[in-house]
Amino acid sequence: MPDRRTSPPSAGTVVLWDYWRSSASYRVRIALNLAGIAYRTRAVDLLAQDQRSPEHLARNPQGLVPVLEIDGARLTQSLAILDYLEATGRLALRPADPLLQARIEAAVLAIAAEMHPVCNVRILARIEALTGRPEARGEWVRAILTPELQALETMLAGPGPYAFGREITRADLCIVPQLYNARRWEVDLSGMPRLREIDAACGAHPAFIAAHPDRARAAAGGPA
Ligand SMILES: N[C@@H](CCC(=O)N[C@@H](CS)C(=O)NCC(=O)O)C(=O)O
Repeated sequence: MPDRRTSPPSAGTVVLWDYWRSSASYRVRIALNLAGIAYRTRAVDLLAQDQRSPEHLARNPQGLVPVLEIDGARLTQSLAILDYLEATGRLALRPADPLLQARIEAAVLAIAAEMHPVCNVRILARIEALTGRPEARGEWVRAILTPELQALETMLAGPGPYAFGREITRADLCIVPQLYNARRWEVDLSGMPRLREIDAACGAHPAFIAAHPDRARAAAGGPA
């Protein structure tokens, strides 16, 4: 008999393994909402190290969330999941213009390749262990994110309300979770009006509202 915790679901059931505060999971929740895909969430408690459990490593050998179970398959890496949803015609987050596509991807990578990986749970735990100072985690995040977000602010100088104009793109799905994370660590966003404009525009959209970490925390059963 298959192990329900480790075997992929039947086609038709969409399950997102996530953590309410995970910004990579937040990207996927927004995407699923935008695509109008009904899904169930299963919480992986990152503070309890559930991501390192044998059950979760069987889902994702990298020991990370999100993991999306869809079409009878199990997908990891939030951007690869967005690619899959686009390739299967469920979502359109890239305009046809190649130049605009390249600019959008540059903004996406500024977050997903430069900012997010070095502020991850495991990195911050290591920084605290190396310094013996819990407050070093916030100092690290602010030192990384402040100049990186300032650069992103300059990259997004074009007209809004969204990151690249009047249509939501992949960039918005990365920006909103990253700003949530930045606020959590008390990064000063006062000199970044364009990023705050994007955040406010997206924050009024039902797909973003339904994906918010507060909702995900409530769905997972309260504070953690
Ligand atoms: N590049 C991956 C990053 C995934 C990732 O780093 N997830 C974080 C939460 S946002 C995580 O699971 N961290 C657990 C850990 O660091 O132990 C993606 O986009 O899916």
